[in-house]
Amino acid sequence: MAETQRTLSIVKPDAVAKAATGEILRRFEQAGLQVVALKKLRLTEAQARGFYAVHKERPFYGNLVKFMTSGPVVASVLEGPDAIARNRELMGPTDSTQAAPGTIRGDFGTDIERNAVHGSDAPETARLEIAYFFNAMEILGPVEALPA
Ligand code: 3AN
Repeated sequence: MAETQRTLSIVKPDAVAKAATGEILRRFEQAGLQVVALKKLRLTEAQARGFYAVHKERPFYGNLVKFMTSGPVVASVLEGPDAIARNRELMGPTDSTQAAPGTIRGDFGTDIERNAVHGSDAPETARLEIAYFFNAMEILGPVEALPA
């Protein structure tokens, strides 16, 4: 039995600029991943630096921060069976030039940096990344928790 999980998705500035947000969210929904939180925002430099802090020593960090702050992004929390792995399958590999047609990066990404989407890679990073973008009141709770 697949475990129900939540994962953080970000439609990056390149895909938002290509007007691909709707198609990307449609693919998540068609794959059985429910959108339980959603917002469009433009990251500040400090917010992008914080989000990618694990990469701060890497040579591409500066450019990554510049790219991620270059325009609005659409962040969502996806919920469903094996949501973390399922989302990564839908995205395709990090390097868009290696991503097959039919994957999100294959269809909307350009290269390893301009790769259309982000998705959490493990349960602990999903938890941290979701909390970085959304507070508890912005995420749909279980149906039984809704007011009568
Ligand atoms: P993923 O997003 O597939 O989990 P990570 O976590 O290894 O990939 O990398 C985070 C982001 O950093 C990638 N989405 C990509 O935009 C960027 N990145 C990773 N490696 C490189 C690289 N060698 N050159 C430029 N950007 C990179």
